Amino acid sequence: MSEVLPANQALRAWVQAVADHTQPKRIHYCTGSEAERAAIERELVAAGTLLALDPKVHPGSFLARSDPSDVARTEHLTFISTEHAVDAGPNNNWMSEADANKRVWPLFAGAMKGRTLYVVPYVMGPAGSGFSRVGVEITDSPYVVLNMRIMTRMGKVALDQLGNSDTFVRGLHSLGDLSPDRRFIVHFPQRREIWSIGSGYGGNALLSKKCHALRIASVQAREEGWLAEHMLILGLTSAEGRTHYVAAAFPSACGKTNLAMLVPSLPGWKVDTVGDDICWMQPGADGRLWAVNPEYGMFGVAPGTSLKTNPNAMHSLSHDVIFTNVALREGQRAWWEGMSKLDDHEVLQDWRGAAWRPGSTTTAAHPNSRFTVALRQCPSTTDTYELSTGVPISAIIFGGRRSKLAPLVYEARSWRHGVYVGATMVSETTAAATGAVGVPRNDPMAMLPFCGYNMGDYFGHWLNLEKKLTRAPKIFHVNWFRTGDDGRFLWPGFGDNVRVLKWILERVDGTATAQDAAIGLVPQRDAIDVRGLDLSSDQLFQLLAVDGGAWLQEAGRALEFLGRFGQRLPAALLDEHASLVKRLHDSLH
Ligand code: SAT
Ligand code: MN
Repeated sequence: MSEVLPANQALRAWVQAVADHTQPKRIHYCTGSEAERAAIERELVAAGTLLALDPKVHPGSFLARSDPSDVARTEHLTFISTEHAVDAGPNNNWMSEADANKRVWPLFAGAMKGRTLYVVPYVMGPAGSGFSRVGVEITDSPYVVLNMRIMTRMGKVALDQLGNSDTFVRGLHSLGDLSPDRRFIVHFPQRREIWSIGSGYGGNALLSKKCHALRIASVQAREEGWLAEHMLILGLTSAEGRTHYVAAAFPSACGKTNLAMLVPSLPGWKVDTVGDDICWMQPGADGRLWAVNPEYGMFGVAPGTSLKTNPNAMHSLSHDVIFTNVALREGQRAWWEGMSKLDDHEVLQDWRGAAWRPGSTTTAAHPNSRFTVALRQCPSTTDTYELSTGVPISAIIFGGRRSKLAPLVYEARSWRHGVYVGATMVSETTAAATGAVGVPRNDPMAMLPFCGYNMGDYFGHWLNLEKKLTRAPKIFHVNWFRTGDDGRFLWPGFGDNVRVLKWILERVDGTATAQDAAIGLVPQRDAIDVRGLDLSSDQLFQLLAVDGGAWLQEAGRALEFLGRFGQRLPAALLDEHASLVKRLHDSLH
């Protein structure tokens, strides 16, 4: 790998300062070239860090196994460092700058001894777009470099966009000793800097993703009047040829990737995948909200992905993929729960590399195992995600994983009510973060782990944005996960979710009817297109039912949650809350 030193003085000075402290064996400035990728892959295969998969079944693809204690984001080890704790808010762990210097910075001392320090410049957003921002990650993990090369526009393109500017997000990452006892992910929003040590996994280590594109960017977005959101973006074209773009927020591992690339079950409908995880939005001169996907690839959850549930994802995975913590079938083939049937007597290697047999009490793939793949490999992308103007958003969708209570879909009455709906979102926890799974928790706008500042201020920022939007998107809430009395999902989900999107777009166009319920506008039963679906009218009734008494309890819980933001909570949300409670009471009498 030949060394190319960038001209940017600020970058070189920062790299030197980090190298003085971390003492790497050598420094490599990444260009993003094919030769560079191939060289790093060869090195990792030789070291046993990457396993080359069957070149016929998985051309150009590898399996990585992470340390068994390092398989998901660790929210309790993730900090925001601001001068005053109240600016980080009750939604973040706060660490003073002095503490960060005392507890975290010393962990980097000599941490890169014997290792290569990689400098990874990247652009978030289409190169040259007004939405785009440059970041640089310094890392001692070549696995991170390979992932960053897929997830972002990485290397020369970023240095070109940066030029001589000293304005870039600085991300410092070291694997350290991978011990959870010495693991920290600390953000300094004011100086746009991130320190991450002790983890090589996902959102802890690929600093462009949650750390930059959400935690740091959310702070920058508030200062500059835009939004950095945990949302997919998709274009949906109806059978009649009308296209709308929607942005949708769901917590991690709740089906964002599946929805982003759904194959519509309704004839003639088409999906254009723009993004599957992160969305940056700005009010345009035309009073609409415009969005780009700052990323270039997907870091998707593998388990549950199959030709049936998500054919576009499966086709995306036909080559040049990094799989992390999936299982291995004989012949170096990737496998995970829900992917395909296994032979009865087959023996696999589980995600740790141990022998595993079908019927075992453990899972073969880790529940949070992932695939990293370029967006361009997805059959449902066009060149829309490269548009430097972004796409105009017609509808914003909030969604949670709720086995009870929340109906399949409802529409907020106004922007302000929509912000209340987003702010009071609840979802059951998943394997994407360490901790118990299946526990309901408040997750406003699916941003609880990702908002880099006090969420009370964040709600205020959302409310304020309305002033700049003469053609604001309509706001909706969906729930694909409601179960019946037998505990089974009532709604088929996946490709049939287009039926809900259809109602949403018809609401945007003013052609679908809705029923005024206390919680918002709910579709009339015949307003959802269920033709060809095996769904009884009783199931549909249960899916759309609003139980006023249960919602009153829910409202109590919401108020308790909002109360945590104290003085920082905008009064408008309390007004919305009071109106909701009044409507619920009225509906019960
Ligand atoms: O680990 S990541 O944060 O990249 C994925 C997720 O939790 O959404
Ligand atoms: Mn995510």
